[in-house]
Amino acid sequence: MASKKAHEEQHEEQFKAQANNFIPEVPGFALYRGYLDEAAQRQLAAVIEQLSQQAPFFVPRMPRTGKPFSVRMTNCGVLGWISDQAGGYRYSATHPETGAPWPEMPDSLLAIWQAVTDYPAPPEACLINFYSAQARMGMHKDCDEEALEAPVVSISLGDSALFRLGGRVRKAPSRTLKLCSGDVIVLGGAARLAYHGIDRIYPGTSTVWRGGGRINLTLRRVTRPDRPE
Ligand SMILES: O=C(O)CCC(=O)C(=O)O
Repeated sequence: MASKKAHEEQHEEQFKAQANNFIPEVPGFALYRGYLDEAAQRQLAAVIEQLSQQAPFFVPRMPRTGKPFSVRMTNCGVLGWISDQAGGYRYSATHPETGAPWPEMPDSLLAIWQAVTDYPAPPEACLINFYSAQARMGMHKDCDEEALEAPVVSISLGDSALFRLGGRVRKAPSRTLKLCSGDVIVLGGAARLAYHGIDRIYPGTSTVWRGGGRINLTLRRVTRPDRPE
């Protein structure tokens, strides 16, 4: 019988092969459909619920206008992404309302990063977005990180969503794909700075997040790891 490690490696290779066949014209973009099975989704949802008691969801605001985002956010890891009227988009080591450090990044998230990226250092931030039925996220690119050579790994839990992926300039053509609970995507290589957003949520499509709605987790490396000696 194959060892657990061999089985896991085969599982990973299979997912990588599937992912590499997806949207080949967008190099660096990978979709791992159903990466987490239902038990793993529920386990992760329970971990996120617990984290959100330590670091409550807050309402981020647009720089300058102070307009509230429709998503609510929290983070785990040594850094967290925040936005407010006065300070704009940035990473912070502490929660903007409680002033406390973010909770530690759970091992289950570090394991996903290791499985789907070849990046030689762990993620430092996990932004946790909560989408209620009406929430959406406009097209944007993730560019507040110094380590732009590191991919962004995005995990979906709960209600399905319509994800929009564009190009590196705002005017480039875009396409949509539905993301379901348990799907993982990677924005790396040329896709790292691709515009992307969430057009809509499909309410009532999952029971994984208690009370309904969608959770999205994005794992980011913010600072450049030290060069090896
Ligand atoms: O919710 C998603 O799938 C995308 C989230 C996102 O684009 C972000 O947090 O920057």
